[in-house]
Amino acid sequence: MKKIVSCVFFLIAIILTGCSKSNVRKLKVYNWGDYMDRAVIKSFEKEYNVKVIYDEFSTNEDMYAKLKAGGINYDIVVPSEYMVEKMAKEGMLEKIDFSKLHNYDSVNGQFRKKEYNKSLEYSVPYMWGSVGIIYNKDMVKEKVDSWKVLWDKKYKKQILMLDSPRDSIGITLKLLGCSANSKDVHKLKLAKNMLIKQKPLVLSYVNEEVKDIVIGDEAALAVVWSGDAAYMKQHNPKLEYVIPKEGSNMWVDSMVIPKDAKNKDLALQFIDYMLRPDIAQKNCNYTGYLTSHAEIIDTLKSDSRNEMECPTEEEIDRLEIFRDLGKDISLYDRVWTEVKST
Ligand code: N2P
Repeated sequence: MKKIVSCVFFLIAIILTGCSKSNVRKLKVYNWGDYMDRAVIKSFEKEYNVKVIYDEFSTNEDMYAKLKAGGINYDIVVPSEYMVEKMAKEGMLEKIDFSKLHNYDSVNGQFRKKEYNKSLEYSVPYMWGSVGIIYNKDMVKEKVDSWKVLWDKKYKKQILMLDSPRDSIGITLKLLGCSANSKDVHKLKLAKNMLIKQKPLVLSYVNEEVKDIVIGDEAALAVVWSGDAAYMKQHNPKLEYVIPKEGSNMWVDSMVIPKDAKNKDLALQFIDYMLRPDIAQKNCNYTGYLTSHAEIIDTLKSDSRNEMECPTEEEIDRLEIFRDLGKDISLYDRVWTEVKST
C-alpha cells in the first residue's frame, strides 16, 4: 500500500512540475553581442516568473535580415536609430504604450528629441556612444587623431575594421570630408576604392571579437564602438581611444517591440525593468557602454566620464547620426559587397 501511495504522489509531482513549466511565460529578446548583464536577465526572470530566450546579433543589417526572413518572433529587439527609423517606416514595429513605462522619465531628455531619434513613438533608448579608433601605445608611437592612420602601410596586418557596412563606409566618408549619410554616387565610389586599397593592411573585419584581439596585444589599431573601447581599456592599460578630428558617428540603440511579438505586455515590463536605475547601472558596468539613463550619466565624475568614453561637448559637435537612407541604402550594400568580395 505504502508503495502505491508514494507512486501516486510521485506521478502527481511529475504532472504538476510539467504543468508549471509549460505555464512559464517566455520572452524572446534579440540584442547586440555582449550588450546586457546576464545577471540582470536572470533577476528579471526570477522577479517576473518568466523564461527569457536571449539571442544575439553583430550588426543592424544582420538583425534586420533575420527578422525579414521570418520564422522567429522576437518580443524585444535593440536596433540603432537609423534602423529603428527604417523598421518603423516599413510597419515592422509596435507603438510603445508609454503609460505602462513607470521609469521612462529617467531617460535622458536629449534622447527624447526628434533630432536624435526620428521614431520616438516606437522606441525606448537603451545605450549610446561613438565610433572611434582604439590603439596600442606600445605599437603606435605617433599621435593618432585622424582616420588616415588606418591607411598607413607601416601598420600592415595590424589593423582591425568593423565588419559593419554603415560604420566602415561612414568613417571613410568622414575622412573624405563628406557626410556619413551621403547618397552621392561619386563620393561613395571614392570611399569604395579607398576601402579596397586598405584591404591588404587589414588583419580582419570583426565585431565583438575585437575585444580579445586588442586586449591580447594582437593588433595595433582598431575601429570600435566606444563602450567596447572602455571595456578594453579597463583590461589593458596600453590602450587609448580617440574620436578622429574629421568627425565620426554617434549612435543611440533603442529597445523596440516588433509588430509580430507574442508577448507585448511582458515586453513593456522588460523595457521598464531595464530603465530602473539600479538595473541600468548594472548593464552599464558590465558592458562598458553609456546608459540612456539621465541620473546615472549625470552622476559620473569627470575621470569616470573619461573612463566610460563619454564624449565631451566638443567631440559631440564632430559626431553625426546615421539616418535611414531609404532605397539609397542599396548604394552602400553594393559598396560593401564589392569591398568584401574583392
Ligand atoms: C555591443 C555593440 C554595440 C552596439 N557589442 C553599437 N551600436
